[in-house]
Amino acid sequence: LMKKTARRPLLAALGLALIAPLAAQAQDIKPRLIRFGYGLAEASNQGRAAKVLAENVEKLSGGKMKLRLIGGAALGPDTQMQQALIGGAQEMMVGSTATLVGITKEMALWDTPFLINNTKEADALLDGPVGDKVKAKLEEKGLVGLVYWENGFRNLTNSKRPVNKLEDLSGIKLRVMQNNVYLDSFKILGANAVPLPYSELFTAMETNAVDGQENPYNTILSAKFYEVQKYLTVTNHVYAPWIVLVSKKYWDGLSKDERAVLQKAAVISRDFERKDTREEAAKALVELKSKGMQVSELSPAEIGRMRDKLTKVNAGIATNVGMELWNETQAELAKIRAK
Ligand code: TK8
Repeated sequence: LMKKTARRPLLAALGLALIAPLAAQAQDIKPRLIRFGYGLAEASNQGRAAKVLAENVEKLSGGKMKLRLIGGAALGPDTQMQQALIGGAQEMMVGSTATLVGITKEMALWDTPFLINNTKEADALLDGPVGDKVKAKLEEKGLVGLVYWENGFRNLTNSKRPVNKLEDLSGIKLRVMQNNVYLDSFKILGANAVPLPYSELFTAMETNAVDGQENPYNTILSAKFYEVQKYLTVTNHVYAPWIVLVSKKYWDGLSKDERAVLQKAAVISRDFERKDTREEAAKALVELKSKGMQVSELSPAEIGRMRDKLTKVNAGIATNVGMELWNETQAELAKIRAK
């Protein structure tokens, strides 16, 4: 009897060692090479999370499925990659939901200024029924949305002058994403808004083709915008998500097990990415100041004025995404806030 008990840990260890590879073999997984494109640099929150995604796809597939990471918009800006996914010429990508609005109008929900107040609300809304519903809308357009990553709260930078009040924005040539809500919002605020793909942004600022832009602290730091932008204004005017996408054409050819690998790895990458992004964002402002940026914190009264002006775009967003989804979002947010 004693002998038997003593043998148990050994058997258990042997069992694990034998069963794990067997289980991977029993799965319906073929060798797969997946091109995964993204816009930011390798040394960015986006690049780091892409690496975590790749590691986990490889691990969960027993080394059979591999991601080839292609960053720095080498496969083109977000909109070009989206089309490549739809056509089946590229397998995966991560990019801004804001650039997807031309394909799936419901994505405009995430462009709503001041919709989300903090990361707790962001996670609950994006990972909840509303986030799922918007994500599911992609399928009829040839895309599969796996998870939302955090791009983050966007802040304003420019090379012209400190922006301490709304009027200071007047006439500033401001690059916005290729998205009508952003375009309208910054026009309403008095800026001369111009849509440009992210891949052209740094050069546009460097050559003074534009004076300014808006992005989360993380990107202002990792993309070295501080080299060409002197002034930063803390506006937090919108919480912007990224979304991890798979070509539906490609997805339809995958087995159930292969899909499960991608889905599981995506969730792991999401959790890593949000934590990493938040840690970096928390330290970034100090770092940006040390790089020479002059930071303006808007007074609550000025933020209030900005909010008031921007509520003008809400009616348009509600019409575009549909009143039902808009109302469901407001109800969901109320629920989240009451918790
Ligand atoms: C990266 C972009 C970027 C976005 C932008 O491809 O365009 O300003 O914030 O993150 O999607």
